[in-house]
Amino acid sequence: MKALSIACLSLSLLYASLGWAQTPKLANPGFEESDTKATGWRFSQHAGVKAYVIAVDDEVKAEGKHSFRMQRTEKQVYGLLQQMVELTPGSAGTMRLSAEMRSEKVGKDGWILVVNFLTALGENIISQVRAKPVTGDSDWERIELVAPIPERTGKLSIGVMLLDEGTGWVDDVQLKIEPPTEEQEGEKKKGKEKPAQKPPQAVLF
Ligand SMILES: [Ca+2]
Repeated sequence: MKALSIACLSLSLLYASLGWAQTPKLANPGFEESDTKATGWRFSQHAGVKAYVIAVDDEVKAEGKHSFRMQRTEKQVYGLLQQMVELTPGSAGTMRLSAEMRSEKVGKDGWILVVNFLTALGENIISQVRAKPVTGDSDWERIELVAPIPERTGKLSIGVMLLDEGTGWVDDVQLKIEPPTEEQEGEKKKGKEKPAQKPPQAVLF
């Protein structure tokens, strides 16, 4: 039993050092688990008038049998579908989130892939990154959001937001945590982590 535990521990350390163990598994990433509910995901919207129709869509999809659809029916600030993802403690490196996204008649503020970096305790937001908005009538396209993981991050809230009129679809969400690059390791050793760099397609605010 002890030998087995040591073997498991060695394996986890090996995986951790290679960065493999740091990529958590997403719940229901392709919306295939249910015909009617986006299990594993949570929908919320800005306070006030209920302005969104959400559904698991079995007619329009990029992968498998279903996608997820969000339609704004009245003026409102945002609708958000998200799930919380716990990272391996001490995770560092780069977060790479991507999803197939599609839109119909979406206004300029768009249908957007978004990630909040949160502390493990209290779930305070450290920072937020957004991909470029999908707008107008757009066929399925894989949208990618890449950002360095800020120090103290314990959880990610990953999601899609509709910030304007229209209808957005999302499917086949994929998350990858890449181990720190030599440059990121070097900066950490110096004890002065560089401020989060803005990838070209992401906006920090
Ligand atoms: Ca699917």
